[in-house]
Amino acid sequence: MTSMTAPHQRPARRDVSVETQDPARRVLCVDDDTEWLRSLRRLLEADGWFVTIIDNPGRALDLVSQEQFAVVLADFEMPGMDGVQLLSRVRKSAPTTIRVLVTGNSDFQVAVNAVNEGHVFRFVPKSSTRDGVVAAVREAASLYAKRRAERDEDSARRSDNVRSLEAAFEGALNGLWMAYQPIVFADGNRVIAYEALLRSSSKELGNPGLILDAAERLNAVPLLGRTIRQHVAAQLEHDPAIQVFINLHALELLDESLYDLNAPLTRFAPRVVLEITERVALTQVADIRERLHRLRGLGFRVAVDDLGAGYAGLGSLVDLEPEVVKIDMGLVRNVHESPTKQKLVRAIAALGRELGWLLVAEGVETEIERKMLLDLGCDVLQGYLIGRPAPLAKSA
Ligand code: G
Ligand code: MN
Repeated sequence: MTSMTAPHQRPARRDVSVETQDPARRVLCVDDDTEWLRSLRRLLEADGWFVTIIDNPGRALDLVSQEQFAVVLADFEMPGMDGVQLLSRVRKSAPTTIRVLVTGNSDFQVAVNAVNEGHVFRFVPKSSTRDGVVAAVREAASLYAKRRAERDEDSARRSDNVRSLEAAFEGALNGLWMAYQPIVFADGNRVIAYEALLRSSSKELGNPGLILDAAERLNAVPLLGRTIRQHVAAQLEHDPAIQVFINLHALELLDESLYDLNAPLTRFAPRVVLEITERVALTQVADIRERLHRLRGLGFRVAVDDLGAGYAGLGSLVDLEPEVVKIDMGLVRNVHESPTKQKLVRAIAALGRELGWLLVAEGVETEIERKMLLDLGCDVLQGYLIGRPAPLAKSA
């Protein structure tokens, strides 16, 4: 490993081009005293380092942002910008580069402060022996090599993680199936539609939340969406009488295949309601109105999902002008015990009648919630009380 090679055993040649120099062996020396710089260069080159000297701190900063150095060694006393200022700016623009400050003896306190505040790794008195300077550079460079190795290991580990997440995600797609939960008219429980809900037999990503998280991390939301739509299309083909609500991730609105006349779901569009929630900001979708217009042109209807949950604001009612609105189960839960929830649901139901929504209350779990919702003017219901999500008769 380069980091372990003692550079002083291999004298560097100044004519090696910058591109081929190992950054772990590159040292930048900054001082306005060019005499001293030249002797420093001779000294360090004899020890095997690639040395760049520069007599202007401003230009040194530019260089550090363009090229990589293991070590920057700067004199404290320079006109314009002192060594501590320079090195603290180097720390920001090239955080892995190790910084060494050279000081006159009278600046001892400055040097101590610079080390203590983390601006520099070592300081070297200007009067110190050649060995002292060389030793400081060697220590700094070996710290640089160590940090670089740690960083490389880190990124290798990260890409391993991505690879195993990709494998798990592929497994989830292979084991994907859709559960269908009935949505009913309260009088007589007539089923008007089913909400299609993501499920997978995968062991690693068996929970829909985990599958969605993985899809987001792998930029595979469109792929997941297409797979879901394919499954639902097969079900609609198999059951010509049913209508289906599908949850759409906001990012799927950016996937052209959603608008494709030849996509599997498109020919069933009049039997499909696309549920949109604001878990991902709809502001990420430019020209959303135009996109919804295209979807409606294909025959899809649009629902605002989870109205009343933290993230589903009234703004989405304006942006989406939905045909269907689903009241979040947070408002439904124990609605009979909360006069505030009752007032909200009643007001939403009134608004729904005025704006012509089909209003669905989600997550109804008890008979008492059901009765209360009916009293409040909400008669389309979904929830465990009515039916749990379950597979429909096999579609393929
Ligand atoms: O965000 P969205 O409304 O699409 O979420 C639907 C989720 O709610 C599904 O995961 C479904 O399994 C779950 N769900 C459906 N009915 C009920 C219910 O009555 N109670 C609870 N706690 N969850 C439900
Ligand atoms: Mn939903």
